Amino acid sequence: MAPVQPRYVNAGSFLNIARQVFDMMDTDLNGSLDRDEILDGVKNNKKVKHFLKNCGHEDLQFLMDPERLEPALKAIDEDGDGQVGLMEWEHAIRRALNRKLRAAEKRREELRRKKIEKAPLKELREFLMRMNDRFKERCKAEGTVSTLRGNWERMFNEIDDDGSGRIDYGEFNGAVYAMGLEEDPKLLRDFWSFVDEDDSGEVRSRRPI
Ligand SMILES: [Ca+2]
Ligand SMILES: [Ca+2]
Ligand SMILES: [Ca+2]
Repeated sequence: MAPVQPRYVNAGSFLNIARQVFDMMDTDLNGSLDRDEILDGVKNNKKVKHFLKNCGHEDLQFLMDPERLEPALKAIDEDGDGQVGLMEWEHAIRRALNRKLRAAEKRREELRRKKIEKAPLKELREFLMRMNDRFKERCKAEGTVSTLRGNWERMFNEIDDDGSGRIDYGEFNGAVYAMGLEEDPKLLRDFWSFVDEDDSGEVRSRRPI
């Protein structure tokens, strides 16, 4: 079974590890990797192997395959001196990172598309309107009037109980009950699943659906 690919890539940590891997392979500390250092790292260093395997780019992955090492090296070795300098390494890492980011973006889009396809949009909108109506009643009592968008913004801040800038399911659920709405738990789960676009467990968007 193929491993589950993440929908987020931590670019900072990817670049950090890439740099560590370079340093680990550069055993003579001269700032570039020669063929022997690469071969040795790939063969004997688990972290190097793990990184290359999962880095998401063939130019780097093929360094692990003796039969593909030559062309892979050629692709990375921009100045053709037979070594991978730090700049050359970082260029290759950039390409790998960009590819990873694009792939993650694509996975998020795909998930979003599937969610839109199966969401009971009509029910979700009706629920949103019920929330909005409740909120409007309160605004009216407080003497403030607002648009749907403005209400959602204010509602967001209120629902975000711990002020984290993100709403989690607990906060959402609590807010619905605090509003005095009696909703079908399944509808709440459907709504949550829809607004939590990437299944991260939290919602940041301040826009209504
Ligand atoms: Ca070296
Ligand atoms: Ca070079
Ligand atoms: Ca929160």
